[in-house]
Amino acid sequence: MTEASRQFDFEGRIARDEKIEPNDWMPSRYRRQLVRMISQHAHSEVVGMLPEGNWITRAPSLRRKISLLAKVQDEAGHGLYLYGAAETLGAEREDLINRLLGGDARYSSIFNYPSVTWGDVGVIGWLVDQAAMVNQTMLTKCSYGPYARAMIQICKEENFHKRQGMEIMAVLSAGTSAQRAMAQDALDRWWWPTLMMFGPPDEESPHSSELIGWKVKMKSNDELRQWFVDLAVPQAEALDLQIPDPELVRDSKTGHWISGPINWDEFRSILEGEGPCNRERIESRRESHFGGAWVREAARAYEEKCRKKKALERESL
Ligand code: FAQ
Repeated sequence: MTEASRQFDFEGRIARDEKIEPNDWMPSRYRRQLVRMISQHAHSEVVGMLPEGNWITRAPSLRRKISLLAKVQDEAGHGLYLYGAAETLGAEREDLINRLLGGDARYSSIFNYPSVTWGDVGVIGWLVDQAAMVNQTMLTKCSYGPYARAMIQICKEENFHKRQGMEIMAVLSAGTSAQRAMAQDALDRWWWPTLMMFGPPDEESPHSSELIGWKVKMKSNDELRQWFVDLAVPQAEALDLQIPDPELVRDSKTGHWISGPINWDEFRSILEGEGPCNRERIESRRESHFGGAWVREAARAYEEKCRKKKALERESL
């Protein structure tokens, strides 16, 4: 087959909603775009453990500690699925991780904000996991098979994360005046950064049209952001909390909640590495990675030992 006919065949498969699998032919740019997006997503899951991990030793009860531990551990698992999905495209996990540790790789802007109270743990589960789920629910239908399948499992777990966050918020908002204030303060600080998670506005998103054309992204950044706002506003009302947006208004014709302007300068400064916790996050990842070298070494030695044992067993048969 010529390059042109392969390309034609590939476009036809995308149009028919067929999944593209690792051994199938794909344009090199489709592969590069997927590695970029999946690796950024994997890094987000791993760096995303840090703000909540900060509260594991300070969770207010054993029950809270157990569910927070389980949640943070799930995020590590999501990172593993996603690095695995990137590897099916020929990427080397070590290279991807080295780029993150070197400060050259992107991960979600949201994880560069500090988690300063227990209310932040509630709001991360409620809003950040919900935003991730809105985005990832669409990705379960994306054209690349391993990514779509990873998203199905991840969304099931994110749903539990969202519920544990909402439950924390429900308890705080129905609690003492100090607890209510803590819940409101957390919402005030995390609302706008959560809206930024969906990426720049459509007209400033360089990758969207290509990715939507290939059915990697199924909806645009602004469409997903709107979907999230429409979900979150009634939830905040049910929690009796105020969304910190004086311009938020419901469009009576469409039923959509329309937000006021987002501070994109803040978003850009985070992408340039100047957010409140950018340096701290990378430093923390570096410490864990280099401090954990002995674990990787031990795991490799054990794997080698098992391989030799199996070879000996085969020889003795
Ligand atoms: N933060 O043209 P676009 C989670 C970059 S998982 C940082 O719109 P695209 C779970 C973008 O990379 C959260 N950078 O790009 C959890 C690009 O840079 P580049 C992560 C951002 O790819 C919960 C440039 O701006 N989810 O939270 C951000 O079409 C709780 C131009 O942007 C995913 O990764 C941002 N927010 O759309 C864990 C989902 N937005 O590469 C722990 C998969 C944009 O040219 C606790 N990814 N950029 O240098 C996606 O859906 C897409 O990649 C978007 C960006 C929507 C993130």
